Amino acid sequence: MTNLRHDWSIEEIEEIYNLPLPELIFRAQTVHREYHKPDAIQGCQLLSIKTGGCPEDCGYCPQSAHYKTGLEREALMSVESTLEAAKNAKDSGATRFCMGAAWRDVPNGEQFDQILEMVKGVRSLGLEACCTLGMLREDQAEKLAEAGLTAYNHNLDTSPEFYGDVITTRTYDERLKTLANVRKAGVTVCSGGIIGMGETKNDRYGLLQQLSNQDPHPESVPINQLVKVKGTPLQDEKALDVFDFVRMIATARILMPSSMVRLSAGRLELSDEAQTLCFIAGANSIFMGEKLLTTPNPETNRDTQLLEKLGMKLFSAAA
Ligand code: SAM
Ligand code: DTB
Ligand code: SF4
Repeated sequence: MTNLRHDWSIEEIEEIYNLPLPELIFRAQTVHREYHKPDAIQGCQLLSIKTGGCPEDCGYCPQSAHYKTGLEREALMSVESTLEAAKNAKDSGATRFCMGAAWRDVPNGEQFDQILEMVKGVRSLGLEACCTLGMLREDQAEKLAEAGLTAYNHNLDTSPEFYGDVITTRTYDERLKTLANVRKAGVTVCSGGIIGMGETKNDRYGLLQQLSNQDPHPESVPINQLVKVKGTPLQDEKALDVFDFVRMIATARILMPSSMVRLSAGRLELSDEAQTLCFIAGANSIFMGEKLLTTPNPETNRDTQLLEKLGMKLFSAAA
C-alpha cells in the first residue's frame, strides 16, 4: 500500500499537478486501485435545510445576504420533510445524505435540537449523515457525534493567501478550528474547495497542501467547480479549463489515497467525457438529484445512464 503522507511540500504538489496528463492519470489510477474499487461511485444527496440570508460574504455564494441573487430567505425545514427527502434520496440510490444550512455558525436551542433529530432520523434510514452548518464549537460537535453524525462538511475552499480575496467575514484559522473540533469529537471530516474563482495555480497547490497535510486526512474531499451565480461578485469569472478540474482531482487522489474524492458542484457544465476523465482521475463520488443546495445539477437519469454506459455502478450500501 502507498503510505499516507502528511508532509507534502508545495514543490512536490506542483510537480504532480503539472505532470504530463497520461502520467498524472496513471499515477492517480494506481493509488486509486490500492484503496478503492475502480468501478464504484458513491451517490450523495444534498438538501438545503435552511436557505438564504446568510450573514457571511463568501464571494461565490448565492445564499449570502450581501448579494442580490434572487434567493428568498427561508426558515429551517421541519424534521419530517427533511426525512422524507432522505427517504427519496435512498430510493434513488444515494448512501449519504448531506444537510446544508446558510448559517455563519450553529445556533443553540430549538433549532440545534431539530438538527439532532434530523441526524438521528437519517441514520436510522441506514444512510450516512453529513451536515454543513458553518462554524461549530466543540460541545456542539460532541452532541452531533452522539446523535450519530457520520461527517461534517466544512470547506477550506482555497489557499490561505487567496482566502481574504473571496471572504472577509471570517478567517482561515476559524475554518481550521472548526475542523479540529469536528475531528476531536470523532466525527469524520469532509473538506475540500472550489476552483475557477480566479485563483492562481499556486492557490490550488496551497489548498491541496492544507488538506493533505492534515493528520488524518479528511475522509472526504469535495472538489467543486465554481457555479457562477448572477448577483455574486464572481458571476463573471472566466470559464475553467476542464483539464484543470481533472488535474485537481487527480492530484487530490494522489496526495490523499484513502479519502473519498467527490466530483461536486459544476457537473452540469461537464460533458459525459469530461466526467469520465474525472472518474478515471480518481473521483469516486457524485452528488445526485436535480439540485445541489440551491443551483441545478444533472438529472438522476442522465447519471445512471452514464454509469451504465461506463460499466460503473453506485455503491450499494452505506459504509
Ligand atoms: N454555510 C456553511 C459553510 O459555508 O460552511 C455551509 C453551506 S456552504 C453553501 C457549503 C459549501 O458550498 C461552501 O463551502 C462552498 O465550498 C460551496 N459552494 C457554495 N457556493 C458555491 C458555488 N457557487 N459554486 C461552487 N461551490 C459553492
Ligand atoms: C461541497 O463541497 N459542495 C456542496 C456540498 N459540499 C455542501 C455544495 C455545493 C453548493 C453549490 C451551490 C449551491 O447549490 O447553492
Ligand atoms: Fe453562508 Fe456558507 Fe454561503 Fe458562505 S458559503 S455565504 S457561510 S451559506
